[in-house]
Amino acid sequence: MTRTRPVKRLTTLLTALAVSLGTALATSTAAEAAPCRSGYFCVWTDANFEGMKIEHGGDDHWWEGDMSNEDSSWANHGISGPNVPDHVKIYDGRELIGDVTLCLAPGQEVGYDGGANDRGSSHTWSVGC
Ligand SMILES: [Ca+2]
Repeated sequence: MTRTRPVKRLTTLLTALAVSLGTALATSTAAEAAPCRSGYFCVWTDANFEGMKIEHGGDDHWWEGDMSNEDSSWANHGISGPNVPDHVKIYDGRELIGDVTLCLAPGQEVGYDGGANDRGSSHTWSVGC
């Protein structure tokens, strides 16, 4: 009888630990994940990943009128790797002209940025910012 007690306590402790770890992981995943496919750069017309969304697998040097100067939130879900262009640079003008309004590292999500809001008109994947 006395031998089984410590084992049962350990099992209970491990179960509690596993449950709390699982909760922590689920919470952090939900907080970070904007709705954007893996490998893509996504841009929305409204803040907090709402409004119209466009998903880009590659460069777009000429954002169409419904997104040009309408961008308000951004997510870089690009795949990272050595010498892989996994950053995204967003430019004020079409054809990558003018200021870089925002540069996103891989995995970075920006729900709003006052300096970049409604300014972007083209973007390119890059190895860095
Ligand atoms: Ca907007």
